[in-house]
Amino acid sequence: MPGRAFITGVTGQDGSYLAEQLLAADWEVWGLVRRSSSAEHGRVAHLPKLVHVRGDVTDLPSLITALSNVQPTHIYNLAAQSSVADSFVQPIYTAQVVGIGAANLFEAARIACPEARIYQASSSEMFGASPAPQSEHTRFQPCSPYAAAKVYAHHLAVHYRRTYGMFIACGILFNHESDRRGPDFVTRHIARGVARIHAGRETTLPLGNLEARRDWGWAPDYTRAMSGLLMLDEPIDLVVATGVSHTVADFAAAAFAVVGKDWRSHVVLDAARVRPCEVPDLLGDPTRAKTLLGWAPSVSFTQLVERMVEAEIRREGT
Ligand code: NDP
Ligand code: GDR
Repeated sequence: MPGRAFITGVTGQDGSYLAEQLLAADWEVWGLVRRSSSAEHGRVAHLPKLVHVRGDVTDLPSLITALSNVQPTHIYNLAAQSSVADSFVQPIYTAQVVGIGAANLFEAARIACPEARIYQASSSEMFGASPAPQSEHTRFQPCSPYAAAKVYAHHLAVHYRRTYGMFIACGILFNHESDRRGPDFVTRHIARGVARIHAGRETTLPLGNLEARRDWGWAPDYTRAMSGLLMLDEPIDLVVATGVSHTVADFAAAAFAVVGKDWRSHVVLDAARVRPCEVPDLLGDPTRAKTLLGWAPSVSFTQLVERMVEAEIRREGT
């Protein structure tokens, strides 16, 4: 039965797809939106039924007020400073949003709506240096301030689950992409670069570590897994991934191939894009997600790359 959902991070890639899917299934959807002098909220501008609630996950009173007023049945905590690269530059801010932000959300829910089911956006980055493949049993070895903050939030979710009996489920999601991805992430950066080179507006594409492996999937598949996780009888931790990984170089090669170009003629190494500490190899084992949710990815790696490049070509107007 549809209920009332509250989403933090609703203006981001995942929040926008999740809101869309829940509204299409007749849920009432409320989204936390923070104040900005220039916000246009482009990813959710097409969703008139989405109710915007002013607040910030670093501001506990705003969360208590929002949850007291909305009284959601389901809460999705997606808000984050989600860039791993930027977390090296802003480690304290990242900890405040990703770590303390989650603590604020759990505490606000404990006070205002303790019966609500909560989804916590955990991340494959938490596995860090642990060798592939990674599953629910793999040790966390975070390699960035972002990952360390996500590990804190994850452990806190488990603590609230065990100590207060709250329904808090953690989706440990591997990289998922779309044409709504932020422009700084490598897939969108590559897709956009290819489209600009195709249009004759650029000649080169700067990249950092080409050898890093990631398990890339299609974002709307992953937001479906989020709502599925809150429909289970018990709150659990669950890995969601395709089970297939590729290098950054593979992604670049596939993206340039969409416009009939050889990536080696355009990619240039930019040392400033290489991270102080890198996660070399993320490959998820989605067995449990398949068993418990019947979840499977609907888009292949090649289709994902094509969709992203074609979307950027449309944006470039060529
Ligand atoms: P985005 O970066 O696209 O979106 C982040 C969202 O968080 C935006 O809506 C942003 O708002 C909001 N936000 C940031 N700071 C605050 C704050 N202080 N208070 C309230 N809201 C805030 O991330 P994604 O959609 O890609 O990811 C969603 C979640 O899933 C994140 O927690 C991310 O760390 C996690 N995750 C993502 C994966 C992926 O591959 N995409 C994989 C695993 C985990 P604004 O628009 O105002 O900036
Ligand atoms: P990631 O995504 O760090 O995995 O975090 P990102 O796309 O930023 O990096 C993926 C890999 O590509 C390498 N890389 C580059 N990355 C960027 N951004 N720009 C470049 O020019 C570049 N060149 C090479 C990186 O070093 C890295 O190895 C994402 C975020 O969505 C997190 O919030 C989420 O938790 C994880 O995915 C799972």
